[in-house]
Amino acid sequence: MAMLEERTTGGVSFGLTDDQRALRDLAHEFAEREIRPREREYDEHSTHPADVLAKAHELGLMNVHVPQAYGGLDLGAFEGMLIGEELCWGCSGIGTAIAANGLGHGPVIIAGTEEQKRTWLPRLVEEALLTSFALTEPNAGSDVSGIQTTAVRNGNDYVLNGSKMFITNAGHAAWFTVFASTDKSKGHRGLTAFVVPADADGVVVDRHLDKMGQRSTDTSALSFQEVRVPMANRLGEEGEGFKIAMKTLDFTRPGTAIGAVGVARAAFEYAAQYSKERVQFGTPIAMNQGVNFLIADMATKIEAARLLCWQAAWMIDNGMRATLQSSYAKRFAADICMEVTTDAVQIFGGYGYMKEFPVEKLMRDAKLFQIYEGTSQIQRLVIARELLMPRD
Ligand code: COS
Repeated sequence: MAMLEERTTGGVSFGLTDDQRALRDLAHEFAEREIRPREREYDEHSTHPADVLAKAHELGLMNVHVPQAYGGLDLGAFEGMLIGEELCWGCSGIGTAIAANGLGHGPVIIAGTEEQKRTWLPRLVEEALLTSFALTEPNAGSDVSGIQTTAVRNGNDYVLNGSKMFITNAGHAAWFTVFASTDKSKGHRGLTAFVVPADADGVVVDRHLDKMGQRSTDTSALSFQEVRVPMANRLGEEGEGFKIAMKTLDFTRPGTAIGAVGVARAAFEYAAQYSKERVQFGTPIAMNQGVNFLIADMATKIEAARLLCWQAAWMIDNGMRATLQSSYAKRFAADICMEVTTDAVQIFGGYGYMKEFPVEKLMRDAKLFQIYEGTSQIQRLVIARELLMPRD
């Protein structure tokens, strides 16, 4: 599919620098060589892609936003987009296993002290360590302020108790950023963030969850039973956890959205190719206007979604608050990904519904983009609030 960068319009340039183009090509070649050959087997068995993650880390495609001061590449949100689209074009299960790591350690970059950053970030550059963002609970999904996990101060420690649900990479993470209530009477203003090592006494990975799509990303349930966490592991002040979580999501949502663009692009490419090869009534189905229009709409949606992602990334990289634009990108890219993959299955007809053809998996994978990191409905809620009742 033609890439946006091949065209420029008056005043706005969509050109990539040589470095950016090289980065995108590196990620694309990696997806083609290391991800695509494994995606079906890993999907079938819900395999954690440890070998692929190790190779991605070695090539510098993982934990790319860690600042230089802690040994990282310090890539911007935009560069993250170039990598994320290609990895998810390869397989969004594997791409999400890589990208979700940014969500896990994002709060340390955003809210950590100098000492906390020096403690937690360099190892992510040295090894392919995973981290998880432990926010969601069995009874607190969209409603973050409803978190029930508690953190009670005891001497120089906090003692954590509670359960977390749908935690990406939890079964393989070295540490978690955990959001817990230090004062239930204060609702969202009583939430506090902590770094909790996975090997701390009382941390239990309860079970690996069996998902519909993106099956090669581990999603697990987690619990904390009298887990002692030193005060030094608290991120920010007591009560700042909710805002730390929201700021992290403002940064990561466009990065997730571009993954949806990658999946939609893969589905489009398969469907466009198939429509030229599949002959019915004596002519390739691509010649039928009904299919033709589907192809045109799929391509238009993908281009528009990519633009929204790039806009959000540009704002973040230029130090602007991008809550609205992040939600525009996440909501639109997730929804068009579902539409495009569904249309791709339609173009393949009966074959599209079969597991031996690639679009069936893409349609299953697409659904999760409308759910995780804030459902499409939550994104609409954020958009409406930002437009109607903007915060400073
Ligand atoms: N950045 C900084 N601060 C923010 C913020 C943001 N993006 N969004 C909200 N806040 C602040 C508000 O300004 C408000 O501050 P005060 O306490 O000073 O008044 C506070 O946070 C509470 O905000 P709000 O009233 O909007 O909170 P709600 O409980 O209504 O919830 C939503 C807001 C629904 C947007 C939030 O809970 C959410 O994003 N839910 C989805 C969670 C999610 O994505 N889960 C997936 C987990 S990761 S896979």
